[in-house]
Amino acid sequence: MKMTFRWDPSLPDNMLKNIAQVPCIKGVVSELKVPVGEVWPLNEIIKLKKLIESHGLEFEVVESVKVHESIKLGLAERDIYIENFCTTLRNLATTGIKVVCYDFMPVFDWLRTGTRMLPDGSTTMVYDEQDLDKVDPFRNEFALSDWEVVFSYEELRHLFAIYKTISIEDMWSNLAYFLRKVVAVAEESNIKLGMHPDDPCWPIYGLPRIITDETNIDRMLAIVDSPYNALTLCSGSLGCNRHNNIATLVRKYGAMNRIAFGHVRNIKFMSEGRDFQETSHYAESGSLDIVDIMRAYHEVKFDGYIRPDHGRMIWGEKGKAGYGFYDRALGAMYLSGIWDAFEKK
Ligand code: DNO
Repeated sequence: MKMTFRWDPSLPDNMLKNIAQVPCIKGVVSELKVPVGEVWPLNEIIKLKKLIESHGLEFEVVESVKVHESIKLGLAERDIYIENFCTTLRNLATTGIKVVCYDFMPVFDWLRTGTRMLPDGSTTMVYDEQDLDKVDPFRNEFALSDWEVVFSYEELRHLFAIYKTISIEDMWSNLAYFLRKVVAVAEESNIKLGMHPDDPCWPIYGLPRIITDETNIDRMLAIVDSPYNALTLCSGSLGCNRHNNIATLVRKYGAMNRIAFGHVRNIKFMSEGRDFQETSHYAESGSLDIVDIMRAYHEVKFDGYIRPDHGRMIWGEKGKAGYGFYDRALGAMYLSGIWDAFEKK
């Protein structure tokens, strides 16, 4: 297992120095901010790699190579964007990238409805179904916490209208079309594609979300049976559905050699329904058995990459919700500590 830490170039540069001071972290997971669907330019990737490596950190994993909506929708122009995706893979391979984390969520990436201050004074992100129902995505008061604003309201309206005509089965066949083209390039490039599950793992505003549970993950992996068609197994995204047992999934897909990247974080259910809040990584803080999840990774002799996922904002830190330095650094050390306890037993 190699412990990594996400730093995206919109986060302060000095965070790289802080990351390098956390002894268990070997590498940084990063990304380029290019318009969705465009090729990641080779010179920009090289620049990013040099910056990360100048801090003594490895750069072998990238996150959020965005899949253009035309691919998910199966529109005529999808071939252009699939070709761009493949060119990005080749550029990444040239610079030594080994894993690409991507997702197939329609319109929105991960989604929370707000932030909340906890009794200890830290703040965290929450998903509250009632709050979600109150938000009309097409009105100006629309402001969901940390929604990555990629589309204008006009574009959103347009996209929602096309998605209305797309069934779950259409999404599956569009995914299959995409994977059959890109996995071949991933194989040639020696880059593992790590599909990130939908977060949360159910449809939002009626948009079809398909990477949600074991049955669907089996289906996705079977489309192209290759170790390069793999997963970013995110404990928080899948874990907010109580029927998904994360340690069981790690054991199953780890044994099949289909986990390229593990995102580990904890969440706490706040009702009998779907409401949850994010917590520290510490097992006692939340509803997921983080120790058993790490035990599962250890049992399958996982030799891929892991990173602590979202943390709270603690010690007065300000910044992008979920992506403060302090709580994630504590998470990295905690996860590595658990691993070491199994390793050295
Ligand atoms: C959340 C992350 C996601 C993930 C993308 C993959 O914090 O896990 O942003 O990187 O969904 O495309």
